[in-house]
Amino acid sequence: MLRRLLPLLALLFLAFPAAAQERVLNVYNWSDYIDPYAVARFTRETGIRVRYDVYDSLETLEGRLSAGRSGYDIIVPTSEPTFARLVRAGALRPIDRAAVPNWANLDPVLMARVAAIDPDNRHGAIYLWGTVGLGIRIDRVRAALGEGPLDSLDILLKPENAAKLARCGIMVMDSPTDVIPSVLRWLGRDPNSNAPEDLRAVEQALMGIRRHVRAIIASSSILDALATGEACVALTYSGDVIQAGVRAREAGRGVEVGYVMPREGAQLWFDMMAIPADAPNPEDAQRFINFILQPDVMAGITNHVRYPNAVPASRPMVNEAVRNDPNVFPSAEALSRTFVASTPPREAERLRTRLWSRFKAGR
Ligand code: N2P
Repeated sequence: MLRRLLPLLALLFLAFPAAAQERVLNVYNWSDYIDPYAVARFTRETGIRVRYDVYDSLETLEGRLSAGRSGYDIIVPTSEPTFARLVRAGALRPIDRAAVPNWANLDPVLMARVAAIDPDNRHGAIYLWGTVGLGIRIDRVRAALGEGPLDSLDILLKPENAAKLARCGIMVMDSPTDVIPSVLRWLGRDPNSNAPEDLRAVEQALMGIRRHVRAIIASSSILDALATGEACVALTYSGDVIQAGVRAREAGRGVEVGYVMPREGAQLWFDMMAIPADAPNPEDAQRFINFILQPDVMAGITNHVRYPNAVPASRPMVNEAVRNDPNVFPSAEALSRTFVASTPPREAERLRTRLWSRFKAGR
């Protein structure tokens, strides 16, 4: 049977070389940010293989895109600053809504928030969102700081606290873009300030705790360090902390990780699914976006990575424990105290990078 079929197949491939070619979609997303089952299902349903690369900071993503011709079909930049810059530079391809019927599943209120930087939401759909805060080993921090609420960046940024916590492991994610706004806010200054004196105050605050900080490392490494218990206070992304807590519990070695959403006001961010203007497979990229925006797929992703999505119809399919976790889905009151970062102009970006190098070097 097979013998007889083979020549026929060979003939088919010769006649239709495209049919013989494997379809590939090139996705560049944050690390620990998808349900692997969703990717497998996309391939099963469409026959499109996914080449999946990851980054763990906006600086890495911007570096990779700045040269152009990244070869990616899907990227997931944060609305501000990265997505806003790409929109402005004309580096993204407008999405054809007719090819993405599940666009209708997106929450119009959340989408309106990002329309300020992307008029009519032409270039991106919200994938997931979250906040910036602290992952802490609750028992260690209590033991070091005593009773009292653990709800502020005071835990990290007050030098007397950092001194007491230094031995159990303080870490900060290596991203000036996603750290500086929270420090400005903690200082009681405009989190989007680009004034040199405000950035100097940030530098002073960070330098004031520098010798107590064990590591300034990629957010993906922070997730690992929180899960193993190597870090007892770490400034990073909300869902990463919650994922670390899940892993720590599974490991069963008595590490208990909690998330602190700073009461003085946490940075709120939205990550956008977008298609680079020079994407090799834009039609398949739209197929991917449409696939992801299905309520059951989105629910699976939120269940897996502990970040909320922007598809309200997914809610009933989100596990109860995740749905009721106020660190995943903050209350309206908590949300009212958050702020969204804006996009610093180039000169301010230089000041920020310089202060960050000094913080990392410790001098
Ligand atoms: C995922 C980190 C997520 C996002 N590991 C920050 N925008």
